[in-house]
Amino acid sequence: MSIRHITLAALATLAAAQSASAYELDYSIDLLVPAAWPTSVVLLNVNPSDWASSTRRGAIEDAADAFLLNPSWFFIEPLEDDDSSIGPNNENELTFTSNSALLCGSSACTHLWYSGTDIVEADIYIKNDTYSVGNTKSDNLAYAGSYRSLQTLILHELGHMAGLMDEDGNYSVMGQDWNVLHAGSTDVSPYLDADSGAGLRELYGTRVGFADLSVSHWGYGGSSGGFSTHERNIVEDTSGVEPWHTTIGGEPYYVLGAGEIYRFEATLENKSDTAYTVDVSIVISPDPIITGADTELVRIPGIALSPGPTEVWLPALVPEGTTGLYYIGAIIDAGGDVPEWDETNNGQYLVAAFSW
Ligand SMILES: [Ca+2]
Ligand SMILES: [Ca+2]
Ligand SMILES: [Ca+2]
Ligand SMILES: [Ca+2]
Repeated sequence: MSIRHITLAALATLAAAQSASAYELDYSIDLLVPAAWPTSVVLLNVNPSDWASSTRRGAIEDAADAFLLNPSWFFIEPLEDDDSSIGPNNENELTFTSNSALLCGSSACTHLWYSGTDIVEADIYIKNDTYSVGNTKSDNLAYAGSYRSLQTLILHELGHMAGLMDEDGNYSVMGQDWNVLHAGSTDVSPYLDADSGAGLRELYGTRVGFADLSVSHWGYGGSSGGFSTHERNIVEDTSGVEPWHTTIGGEPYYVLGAGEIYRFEATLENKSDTAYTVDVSIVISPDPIITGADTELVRIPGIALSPGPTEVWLPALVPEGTTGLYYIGAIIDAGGDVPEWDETNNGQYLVAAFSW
């Protein structure tokens, strides 16, 4: 078993999908100095009628909470506005609207004002639309549903508010935001990705002691209209051929052979300011919830993770005698070597699979 263990570990490779380019900053004022806020906490006044909507307020607060888990000293605090006037008024504001000009012809638009290279005011307009504010897989268009997550949309706009620009070369919520997610059995969790976090560190400095690693089953797909597109990570056999699979509920289900070795694509993220070398476990689970209690198929040591996203191929043997439906998942920092601010996002199912 130990020989196979080493052989499998040696087969782990970087996927080639990632572009070398990283986050984009705002050089619209000065070609050499990116625009940023001069303070580390900014308030965001939410229009009272939007604050009164529990779904809208909930999505705004969820997005701000997700934004809080960033490796810099920059935070955005939403609160109820004390009036309903919005515009260039020395107050940062957020409201929903159907006004296409305010929306810049898009589904949302963030307007910024500057003093030199300081950002001094930001107003966020979000289109009145139908969104999956509850983030269930049955609602979400990245899975079985047809609605975009309001939380990921707001996260993208909070990124603009902070001084991040649209991204097209990396897995990033500053690209197409709606499928930058962690997923459980019935729900999805929007989050601020590692590439965006690295951009915030450049603008606002590193929050000392902050570390977070996570796994996603979404990865970089390509560039479209200035935005990164994202696609589900896949499975290949040892010849590089994707096994037969079908789509159920918006998710891939693979037919894998028991006793066969496959390689599983995974997006590993390091939101910290330093590189870590960690163990990653591949596990088999009867359900989509991946924890250390699941059966480990292989533990791959020594995976080096620079700050940002890294897409890898992780080999594992589907055990002889495996039958029925199961999930293959990955656990980052399986050895528990890195103390993290969030240890709940380290396990992620990669694919559902079936063997007989
Ligand atoms: Ca106001
Ligand atoms: Ca304003
Ligand atoms: Ca983590
Ligand atoms: Ca850890």
